Amino acid sequence: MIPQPVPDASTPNDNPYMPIRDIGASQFMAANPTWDGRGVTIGIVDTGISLDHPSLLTTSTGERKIIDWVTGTDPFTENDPTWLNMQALVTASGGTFVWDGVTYTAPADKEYRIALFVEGDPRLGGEVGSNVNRDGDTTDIFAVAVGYGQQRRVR
Ligand SMILES: [Ca+2]
Ligand SMILES: [Ca+2]
Repeated sequence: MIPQPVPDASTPNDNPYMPIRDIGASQFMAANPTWDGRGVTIGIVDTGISLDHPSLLTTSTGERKIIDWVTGTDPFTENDPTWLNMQALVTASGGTFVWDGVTYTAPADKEYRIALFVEGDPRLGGEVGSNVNRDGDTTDIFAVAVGYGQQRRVR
């Protein structure tokens, strides 16, 4: 067996790993280098898209690749425990706030919406299962806080 280099960003389109040469796609792309979808907006129906995946960040012309998304589930009728009721409002002062008897550290002194996410909720399943932090148990409860200001952040 002859060791082969692992494909990476520098791997040419015409390569032994993908059959695009065999179907003429590699030659077509070489003949039409700007026909890569630039200027075209596409709607995709998907679930669980990884918004921070490197291949989904930037187009070939340096623009933001994902420009919008819509969640198709209804938090009131879908019985989905990943939807949290964020009505509770707390205000951090001195870098902390207290909510439901627990003291939390906040990144900034401002208002936060907060709720608890319970990984052991029996309605969870799929790839998440009921061990969200993959520490071997299903007993963890996570405080989810969203602060409003110049940027939104979930901690
Ligand atoms: Ca766990
Ligand atoms: Ca745990």
